[in-house]
Amino acid sequence: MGVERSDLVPPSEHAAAGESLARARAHLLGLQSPDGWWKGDLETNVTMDAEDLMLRTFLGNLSPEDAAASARWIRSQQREDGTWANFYGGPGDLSTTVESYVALRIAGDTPSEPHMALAARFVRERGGIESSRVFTRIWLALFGLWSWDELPAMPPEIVLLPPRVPLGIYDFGCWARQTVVALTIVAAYRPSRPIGFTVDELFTGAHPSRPRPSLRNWRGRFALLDRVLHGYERLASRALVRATIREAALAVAERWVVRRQEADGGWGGIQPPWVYSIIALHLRGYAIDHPVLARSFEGLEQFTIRRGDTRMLEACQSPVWDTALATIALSDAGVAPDDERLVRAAGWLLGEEVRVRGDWSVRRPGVPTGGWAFEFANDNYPDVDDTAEVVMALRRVALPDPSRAESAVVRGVEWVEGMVSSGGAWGAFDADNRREILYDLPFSDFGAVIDPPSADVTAHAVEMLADERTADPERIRRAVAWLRDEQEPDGAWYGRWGVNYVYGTGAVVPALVAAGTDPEDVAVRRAVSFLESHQNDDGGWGEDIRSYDDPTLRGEGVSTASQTAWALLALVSAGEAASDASRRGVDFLVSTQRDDGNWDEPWYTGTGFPGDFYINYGLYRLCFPVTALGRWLRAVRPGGEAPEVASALPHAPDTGERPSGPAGTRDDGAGSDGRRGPARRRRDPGSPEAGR
Ligand code: R04
Repeated sequence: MGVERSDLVPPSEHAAAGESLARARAHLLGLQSPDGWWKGDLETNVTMDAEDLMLRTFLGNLSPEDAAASARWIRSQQREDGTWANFYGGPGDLSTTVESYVALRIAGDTPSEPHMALAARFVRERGGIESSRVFTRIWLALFGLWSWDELPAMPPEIVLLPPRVPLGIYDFGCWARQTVVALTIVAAYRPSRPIGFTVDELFTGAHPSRPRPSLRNWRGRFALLDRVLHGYERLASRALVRATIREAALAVAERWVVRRQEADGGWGGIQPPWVYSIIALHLRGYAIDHPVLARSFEGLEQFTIRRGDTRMLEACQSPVWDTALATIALSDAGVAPDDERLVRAAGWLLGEEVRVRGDWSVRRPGVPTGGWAFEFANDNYPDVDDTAEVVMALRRVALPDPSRAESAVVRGVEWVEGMVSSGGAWGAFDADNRREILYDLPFSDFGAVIDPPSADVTAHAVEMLADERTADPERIRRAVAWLRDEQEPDGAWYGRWGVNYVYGTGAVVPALVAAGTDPEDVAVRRAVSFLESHQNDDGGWGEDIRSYDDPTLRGEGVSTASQTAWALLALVSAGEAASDASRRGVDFLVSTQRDDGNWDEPWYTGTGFPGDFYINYGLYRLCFPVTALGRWLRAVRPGGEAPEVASALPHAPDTGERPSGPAGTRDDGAGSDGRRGPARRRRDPGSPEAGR
């Protein structure tokens, strides 16, 4: 029906949207690095910075300048009530406030200063350090501020379990796996180094609530196991056990960690395994200037963003993801397939293809290598989400040598197909990673610990496979059936990696339509009603992060550019471009755009772990509106031609911003990047010893 009604959109509306799109497109083009990639700042929360100060205090390599700069950033993020949150506008978080407080004590702030006293009061009111998450108490234990006896046992012997045994390391999602293996080494050493102050003001005196041992359920059984393992810890320090089992387990764990160090010196491209691996290897005897640790600190430096006199650490970097999304956006915005800038982006993406066997091959040994990871360097962990988006991006670019792209795309398709889980859907990093009982482990009190199939990742896989002639139609059919089954009663889909139902629905509807679902199909109609019934009065869409815990907030929240764009992507693909809802959505984007073509978006719309960890992706506010406006214009213009051609634009518009770089080159501006060349591939990828 959108086609018949397209004449109903007056030319003045096309014109306004077209002008807005041109400015947004120019802004996005101006952020491309000379090497072809895009990378927005990835903002999470101040535990990154607090833990960086604690790490360097523990190792003794904290410079006073860095301490002061991080402390300034941490202080700048504290709110009126003395707390720190995990996302913009969010509630004070106990663990984040504890860690920030300790970091500021390290930097020299005293308990009697008003901002510290307020924070300490909040911590006590919320149950004190005793109620904080396990990771927070591990950090405190490193400094003797908490007892290792009062932490769940994490024996390194788990690395000796064969891959198929329940609770083996390959049952954990890859992010938790890398974190846990490193932490088992740390916990085995039980280090405790004096820090020169106490934090008695953060305790309530109560004991942390621990699950009661019992045989009735998994939580109880694991509590029982925890008692046994604590007994074993005492045994492990005795000569005989130490010399045999314990030392063997530690050696295997150490080798497991060292083999997984990436070309940038990090682990998995994400902060937690990175810092715990540093501590673990240090405890295993690696000096700070040992090449392995020296490289890892150089790598951390590239994750550091310095703004003014502050210093902030990125939890992760998103260049592959951002480059795929930007390429798709620009293509939707009418940039020609052979445009030099898209060719450069595609060429860079091709160089990022992963051609080694990572941890994923433990569950899928027969699947050939291929695919893409999210980061500059994460060869061990390509993911389905990035692979799907990169393939779709490459398909929109006309490269001088098409065969190079073709073979990478075919490998990517085959890899995604091989990574399907048994129910016909996809998780992000692994196939069939869904052992729920891991949530009952006593140390699983933070974040997702498994990587089960999700609707958003499955939608991206389906959308990509639907256009690929080498893809198996039966596999797509099964995935579509799975997606239809996942639709919730109100017509929405859950958003695992984006906030939340607006993200899920914005991903699934275009995928269903790409796979041949009629826009008039009841599943699509129910999705359209969900979106229409949650549109804000300003024409936009927004969804509060608390929607993960509070069902009354499904689809509800302050309008943002990225979430409005997601809703529009669903509506346009559903044939609703000319509807009142879509037009008001477009008007929201047009009227909230900044003069420089970008949008403001302090709200976090990316999800790391539902409930626990959220991400503000610096380019979501730009990439998704560009895609949505481009597709909307194409759908409503009589004749459906693309918006004005790209050649009408200046070649390199000066937006006043420069790409910030893998080198965090914000201030030196050039974004040129000597590090990338030699560092791109691991020296000797090898194959994971696991499972052999
Ligand atoms: C948007 C979808 C692409 N892809 C997801 C990648 C997200 C990148 O950002 C992060 C990923 C992370 N993982 N694990 C952590 C994490 C942080 C990110 C993590 C965080 C805290 C702790 C342990 C791990 F910023 Br504790 C995968 C599918």
